Amino acid sequence: MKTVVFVTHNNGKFREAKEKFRSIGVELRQYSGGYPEIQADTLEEVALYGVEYLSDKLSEPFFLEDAGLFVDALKGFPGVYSAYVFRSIGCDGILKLLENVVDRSAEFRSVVAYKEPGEEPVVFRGVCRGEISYEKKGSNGFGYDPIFVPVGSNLTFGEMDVKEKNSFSHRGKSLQKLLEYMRRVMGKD
Ligand code: ITT
Repeated sequence: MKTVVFVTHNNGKFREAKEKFRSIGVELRQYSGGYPEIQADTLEEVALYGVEYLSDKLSEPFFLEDAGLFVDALKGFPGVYSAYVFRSIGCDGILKLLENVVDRSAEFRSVVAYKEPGEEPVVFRGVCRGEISYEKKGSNGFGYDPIFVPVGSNLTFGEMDVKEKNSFSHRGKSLQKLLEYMRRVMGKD
């Protein structure tokens, strides 16, 4: 069976990817060794730097993913700073910044960069529009999940199981593109 490595220290992300990969008979392995997350203007730059850094360290096909929450009323903040902002002020801090703000619209973005040995990396993107809730709800998932309600649902990601979150989420979409690429280009059915 073909093995693909997902480079992430985030177990929540890995659970979501595992659920997606289940359907195509590829074994997904987590590698938590990490890579330097540079401070850059775009998720793409962060992801591609990570791929470059890892390409001579891993012998199997691998991918990594950089994601972020972009809040319209905050002009896209926390965006590429999402990890730092989550560690410092968390969901409560975002709710505080949006106190008395009526426009709650926001989006999650995901950039997946996949690399086969000896090949150029390929990038897949996924976006999920939604709204920031007025309070935290649900204890599933990770990160900003308890405060994000995707368009098409009344539940936060924190109130959804993995399968339901994948059906709406930025990562569900970018990984779906990766799976279609693997099926199409490499015949990995
Ligand atoms: P990696 O090891 O894969 O980099 P990470 O947790 O550092 O894991 P990111 O840099 O991609 O992941 O994520 C930036 C921040 O955005 C981080 O605090 C995440 O918790 C949060 N985040 C990313 N995707 C999310 C999602 O689907 N739901 C909620 N929060 C998310």
